[in-house]
Amino acid sequence: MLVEVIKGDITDLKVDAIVNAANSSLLGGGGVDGAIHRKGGSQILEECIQIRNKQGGCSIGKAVITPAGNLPSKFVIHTVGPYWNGESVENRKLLAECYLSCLNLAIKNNIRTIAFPNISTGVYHFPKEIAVEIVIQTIKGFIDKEKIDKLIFVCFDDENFYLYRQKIKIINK
Ligand code: AR6
Repeated sequence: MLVEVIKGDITDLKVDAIVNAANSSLLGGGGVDGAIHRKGGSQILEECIQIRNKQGGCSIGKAVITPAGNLPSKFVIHTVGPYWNGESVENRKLLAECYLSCLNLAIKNNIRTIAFPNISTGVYHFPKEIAVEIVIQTIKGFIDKEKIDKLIFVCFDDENFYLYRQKIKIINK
């Protein structure tokens, strides 16, 4: 699995799946969630409502998949990150679980290229430096697997971009 870091808007990416940092309602919100629903159009929300009706939303750390509507990607994988309310083992575990849930769901759906935003580091206030450490440790188990060809970290702000670029240099060495 090739790992890349770019700076930009995840809704512009033409990959098999982009990941959405959603909330448990699956009904949309601000940040990357807002951008995905705005640009992707009503199909994404309709699919999310169907999932809600079936399973009552999405718990923190879990993930669900929908088509990507008008976006250039094929699918959106919606996951719900933990809200940072101070240091806790539970928060760290839940953030790792988000990435694992998304990658496992991607594999199940034959997704070969996937792009992640920096889950929980916006509205949910997860400290960026702690998040990046957790993320890198979590995806390490997938690096040598051949089920996914490419994972792209899409950073929106300079701080995340800088942090990820440092870490990915080490991963791809
Ligand atoms: N492309 C890539 N990254 C983006 C984009 C974009 N278009 N827009 C923002 N980011 P956030 P969270 C970055 O707040 O912290 C929503 O209201 C942003 O700079 O989108 O997990 C949901 O409905 C940050 O680094 O998600 C939930 O209620 C990262 O994406 C809540 O926010 C995540 O920021 C989830 O909060």
